Amino acid sequence: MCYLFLNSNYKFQYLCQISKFILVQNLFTFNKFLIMKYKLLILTLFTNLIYSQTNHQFSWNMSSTNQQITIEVNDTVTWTWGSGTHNLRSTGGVEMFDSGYYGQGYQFSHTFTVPGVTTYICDPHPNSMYGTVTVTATASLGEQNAFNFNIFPIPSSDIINISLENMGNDQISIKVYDILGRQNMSTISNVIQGKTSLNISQLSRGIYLAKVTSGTTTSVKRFIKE
Ligand SMILES: [Cu+2]
Repeated sequence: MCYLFLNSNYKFQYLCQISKFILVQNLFTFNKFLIMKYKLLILTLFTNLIYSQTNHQFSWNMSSTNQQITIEVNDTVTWTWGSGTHNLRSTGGVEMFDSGYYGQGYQFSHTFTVPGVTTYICDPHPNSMYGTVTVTATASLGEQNAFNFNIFPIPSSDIINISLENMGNDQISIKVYDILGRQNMSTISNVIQGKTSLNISQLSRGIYLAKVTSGTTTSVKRFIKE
């Protein structure tokens, strides 16, 4: 296992497990602030990894047979035309697009805003140029955020604590979805003085969404099972 750090010359550096402890210890006695800087950097990289809206680049030519593209909601896919004249048209699923016909070097982009699967083809070459875009849900699961709540710690391996602002004692429903939008858990939980918890030890490692419903209002937050 390797870690990404900034070295003392402010250059990125990969450190592997063997040298990690020696180096971290040296740095700690050397400069505590530097350690904090590294932690912040790692946290930033990790956060960007999870929350960023990504542009995915693919080629679109006679070898683009059965392209399988998996992205998150609000990600953009850009296809770049190879030689020949092609179009790129959705044929089914949740989103619709049609690039029109273009030659080599043309770029077509589409931003996917709906979770689900969309199929597409090139009309003149339907047997060699076709594919599927699978769009996974993120915290936008319905974009419902009627009230604020927090999950901690993130990541967690067994218990997550849920604190709900402006809620005393109440009963809430908690549903847990994976990033493909599949429901993994469903439970009713008693909130006492704005706090409750959930055992997530049965989940496999990954990114999940917790959908909390109180009465008729719902909010969604992301967490990571370690
Ligand atoms: Cu084509």
